[in-house]
Order: sequence, then C-alpha cells, then structure tokens
Amino acid sequence: MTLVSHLIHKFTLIYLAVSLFLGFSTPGNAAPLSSASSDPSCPEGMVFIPGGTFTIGSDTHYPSESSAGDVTVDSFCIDRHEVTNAEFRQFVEATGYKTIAERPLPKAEFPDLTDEQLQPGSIVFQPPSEGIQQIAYLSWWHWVVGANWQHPYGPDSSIVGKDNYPVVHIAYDDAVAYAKWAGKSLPTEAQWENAARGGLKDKEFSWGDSYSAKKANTWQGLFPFFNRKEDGYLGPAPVESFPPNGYGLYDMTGNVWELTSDWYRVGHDGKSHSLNPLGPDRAESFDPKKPTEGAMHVIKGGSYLCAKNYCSRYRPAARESQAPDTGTTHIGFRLVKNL
Ligand SMILES: [Ca+2]
Ligand SMILES: [Ca+2]
Repeated sequence: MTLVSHLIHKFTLIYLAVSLFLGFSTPGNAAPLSSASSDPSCPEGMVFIPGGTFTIGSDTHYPSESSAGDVTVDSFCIDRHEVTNAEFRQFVEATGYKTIAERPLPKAEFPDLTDEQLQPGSIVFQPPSEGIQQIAYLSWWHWVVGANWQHPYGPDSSIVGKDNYPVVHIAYDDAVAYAKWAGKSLPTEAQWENAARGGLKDKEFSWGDSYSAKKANTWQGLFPFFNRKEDGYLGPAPVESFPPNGYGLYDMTGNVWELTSDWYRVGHDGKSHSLNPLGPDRAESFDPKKPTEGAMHVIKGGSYLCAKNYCSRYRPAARESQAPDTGTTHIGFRLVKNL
C-alpha cells in the first residue's frame, strides 16, 4: 500500500515518520577543509564543489545517520539554491509536463477508491487550531484535493508573486523529469551532504556547532503548536533569504527538504572508504518506521517545519525517507551536474 492510498483510506496522514526525541549536540573541532570556487565548467547558477573525502553521517544523533564514515566524492557542480517556482514554470511551459499531484490517481493502482477519491491532490501541512495543545501523532498532514505546485495549500491558494520561492509538491519522478530537461541530475546523498557541509569538518550544522534561527528557515518553538517565527518565516522563505554556507550554497539547511537519488535504508553501513557511494538498490530500500510504504528515496536538509522538539533534522547528516510517488508542502529539490 502506498502512502497515498493509506492516507485516503485512513484519512490520517502517515507521512514523515519522525522521531520525537531531541537531537544531541556534537561539538566539532576542525577547521574548514577548502572553499568552493567558481569554475567555468559549471553552468550559470551552479557552484563548483571540489572533490575530496568527508565524513558522511553521524554517530551522535538519530540512528538513521550512523555509522559515520569517511567517503570520497568526485568534483561536481550543484545548484546554488533550491529549484524555484519560476524555474519549474519554465520547464512546464517548455514541455507541457504535469506533475504527479496534478494527475488523477491511477485506477489500476487504487482499485478500491471512488472516482472522487481518485481526484488529483497532494499532502498539505495544516497546524492544529489555535488553543489546541494535544493532537494525534502526524495528524497535521492532510490530503488536499487540488493541492499542487501551483496551488500549494489547495485550489484557492496560488504562487502568484512567489516566483523565487522553492517549488513544492514535487514527487521524485517530477524532479527526474525536470532534471532530464535541464541536462542535470538529482544529487546522490553523498554529493548533497558533502555540499551541505560547506567545507567544514565534523560540524553539527552547515555553519558550525550551534543552532541559530538566523542561519536557516526552521521552526522555533513547540512543533506543531507554537512557532515563534524568530527567523521571520512561518512557511517557506524565498530562496537565498538566509546566509549561504561555506560553498556559497543557500538553504542547504531548512526551507524545504531536498530529494536525492539514493534509495533509503537506515544508516550508512557499507559506505565507509568508498568512492562516490550510492544508496542501496531499490529492492533493499526499507524504512522500518513506514513498513507498508515500500522503497523510498532519501531526502536531506530538513524544512521550515523542523523544530528542536520534533524532527531536529536541520543538519547535513540528518536524513529522512520519502515515497517516490508523493510530494508535500515542504519537499523540493536542487540538481547537480556531474563533471
Ligand atoms: Ca521559520
Ligand atoms: Ca533546503
């Protein structure tokens, strides 16, 4: 059973199965390894990331991030910011592409659903009503008919005036279609994490060792009830609203989660000392927190919904799993060009 069918059947969202415990702080003590430079082989809007060895994962946070190990990646180029609504619109206008959220659910895959339930839609974050202080686990996610990249919160919402916001409600195949059109690819998890670390070694965050609301768009306060909005944003922010990391990349922490090409399994076992590591094969992809959902991809970086009390995944090592057929209001992507 996929996520979508599960949602529609149960009317309760099981989406990001996240841990409720806090993230732990791990002081690092190393200096920057190197800094990125412009490179003529990188297209406009992309940043050159020098190849090298870095430590992927963490042994002091969520179990899904261990075992940490040294891996090596070749040089590559990566988008300076998350793919924006304006950029995605160019692709749609050039190709006529319809995202998965804009297509009716296939009857063959969901034979038990009525025509009404097969209507196009996507998964939207809806916070509890004001004053409510208890809520069922994960019940802040709702299937909304008519929600898609052009209408992020449903048919009455729009992205007019939001050209430079990250595109959302992008499922994996949508990102792959965009990448093919753009002549680029989705990053592997190793590429993404290396880029997110910004040349720092053994640091908890992409800027150093201490959390800061001023460094990235996350959630300050008790999720999902209270957001103090100390970073200025309740929802997504326009790309490049926060300082770049050491490689000149924006929003590698927070704003929206970013898809990678790796299939998900808990942990990094087997990757240590490898060159350009990939995730497991699709057949081996599994997340025990979501046992009915089959193979899933790794997403990275956390989002504007990540808070200290819940999903403290606004760190380069952090990772989550995401069903390939499903987007949400807080998942987007950026691309790489392999050299
Ligand atoms: Ca925020
Ligand atoms: Ca991001």
